[in-house]
Amino acid sequence: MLTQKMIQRLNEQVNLEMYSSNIYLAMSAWCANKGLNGSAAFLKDHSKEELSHAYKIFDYINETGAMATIEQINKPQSEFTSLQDVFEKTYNHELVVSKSILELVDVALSEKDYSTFNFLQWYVSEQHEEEKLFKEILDKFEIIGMEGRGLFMIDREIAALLR
Ligand code: OFO
Repeated sequence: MLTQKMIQRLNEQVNLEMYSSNIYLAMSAWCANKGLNGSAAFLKDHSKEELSHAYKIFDYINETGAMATIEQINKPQSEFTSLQDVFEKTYNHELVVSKSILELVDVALSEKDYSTFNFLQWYVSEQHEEEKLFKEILDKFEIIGMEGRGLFMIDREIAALLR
């Protein structure tokens, strides 16, 4: 059985994952509008992945006999200065999510909730993967550069990362 504090923090994480989904969907729209179709497809796919992260916690809360609550989701940013700006923001956002997951782990430990602690391990590994993925994309901007056909090549490389 989950404590009230644990339920509240898990619900906040559901909201954050849904917000992440909307952030990436808004970025996908911006990319599609600029003809960056590889990045648009990648970000739309990632938006779906974030929703699956939200649903996983939603199901976990409900399975324990508690009730997930859906709150208002903040409006995501929809204008960006460049594709590099988009991916710098994805990386920074993932750092925020990682911090939130680690805080959740701390709460689980302090509440002696070992079941939730165990459940959260999947998110700890997933955040490692997400940070790695977005860092890898940022590195492409450094390696390829955006001069000439650079932007086209980066967009193609990002499309190839679709999981
Ligand atoms: Fe849910 O992993 Fe990204 O944010």
